[in-house]
Amino acid sequence: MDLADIGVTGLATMGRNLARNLARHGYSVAVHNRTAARTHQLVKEFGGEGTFVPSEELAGFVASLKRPRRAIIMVKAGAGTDAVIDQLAELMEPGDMIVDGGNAHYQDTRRREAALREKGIHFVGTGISGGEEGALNGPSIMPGGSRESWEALGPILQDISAKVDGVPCAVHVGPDGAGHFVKMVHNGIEYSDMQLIAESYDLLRQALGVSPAELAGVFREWNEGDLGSYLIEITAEVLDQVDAATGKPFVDVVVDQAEQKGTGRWTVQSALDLGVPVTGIAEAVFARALSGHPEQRAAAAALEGPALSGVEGRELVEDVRRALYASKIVAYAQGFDQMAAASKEYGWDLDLGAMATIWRGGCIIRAKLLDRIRAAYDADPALPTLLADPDFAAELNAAQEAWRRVVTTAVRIGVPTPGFSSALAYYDGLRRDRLPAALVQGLRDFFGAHTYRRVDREGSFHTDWSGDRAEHPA
Ligand code: NBP
Repeated sequence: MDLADIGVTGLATMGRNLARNLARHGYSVAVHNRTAARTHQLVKEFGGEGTFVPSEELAGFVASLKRPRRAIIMVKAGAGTDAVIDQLAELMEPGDMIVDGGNAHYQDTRRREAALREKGIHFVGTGISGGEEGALNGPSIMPGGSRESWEALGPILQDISAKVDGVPCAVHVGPDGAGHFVKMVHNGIEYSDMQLIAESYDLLRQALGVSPAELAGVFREWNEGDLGSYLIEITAEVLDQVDAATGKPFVDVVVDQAEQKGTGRWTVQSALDLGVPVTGIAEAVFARALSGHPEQRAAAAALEGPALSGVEGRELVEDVRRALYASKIVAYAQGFDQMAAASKEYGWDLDLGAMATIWRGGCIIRAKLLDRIRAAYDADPALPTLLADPDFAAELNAAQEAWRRVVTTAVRIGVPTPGFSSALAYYDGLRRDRLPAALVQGLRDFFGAHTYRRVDREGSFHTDWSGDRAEHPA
């Protein structure tokens, strides 16, 4: 029997499309699914697209792979992944590779990698973004794991990934959980992108009284400029959609409670542990949570808003465009800070510019802005914050007055814009010469003797607040 180059186990939407993508690129692909019907269905429907080697049992699947074996798991993240890994590990040999392409938590990936390393098996936690379309036609691929495994897998993954200007959207991200971490932050940024887009739509619609269809035109125009991105492009599509049953705009017949699968929440949880303020992502997660409490929203209906409900003039459209772009820069800067912090914490040595490169195609946040981020890290790999890059700083400086007008207008007419507002607060916080954190330190010292540092001397100090209020070195 001819052995397969690579295998995929878990043939639901993602796994099936990834297997087809591999086959279409000329690789022979071993395929397996817990429920064999999916395996047979794949071969029946798409067998003509390339060489598939189907197996009903996992043992047969492993036996059908060339050595060292390369097996991709595409099953529902969680207990299922552990179950499949355990079964595969029993059947595999040192030097073989298990790739988890599911949306695993990076700490699970670190745990799994360490356990399999003991057995000499390479575990490659791999973020894959782009949904079912991306899996089939070219996703953005973020593999973690050993350098050795990248040498065996990299060419294949780059082959099937999206390409932008001929550059594959797949690089070796770093060891153990690095790939899944970067995918998690990608998803977190995706949350904030969507929140900012939603706020732009909401504010313009409420303030100017324009229709979703008119706003579709605005987003279409924006997509031609600096904001150009997949999410802006599909916003125009969704806003243009008319509900066939009622003739109403599609957005007006959808229940306004945003759901989440959890990667945004993971991003914020990790950011809290790392001490990185990812306010853009956090506000997006919380805005979804607020939307999902209809009972509280109904109970709050008695709360009053301002008398003013709209504004005159179309200047707001350009202001919102600028505020959206500025807030987006902040959200991306925060996400990149989080990756930098994790890189330091876990010794991953992440190349931040490369992360911007692999997000340019295949994935959901693909945006023109990423080219600019790449350029900023090329110019200064040790950039303390993207906001300090001279080009971004110039753009933020040019946008900040419009940004303030947008937030002010939103407050005046009572439209919530947590994304815009918190991004602006972050911007103002970073650029401040002195922050009120000094007072916070004073309070901490007062009630808890937590000590403080002085601006004019080295060392830590404590003031005897309950006694003579004299200062002593701590
Ligand atoms: P699902 O997440 O819906 O998972 C279904 C697959 O998992 C089926 O093949 C199922 O087998 C298998 N499975 C389960 Br459930 N429990 C199992 C177990 N204990 N042992 C073996 N197999 C088990 O599939 P998907 O939407 O294709 O996503 C696959 C992975 O890719 C997930 O981790 C997902 O988070 C990730 N991902 C999805 C997207 C997306 O856009 N959908 C994007 C990026 C990443 P069965 O057929 O026998 O039930």
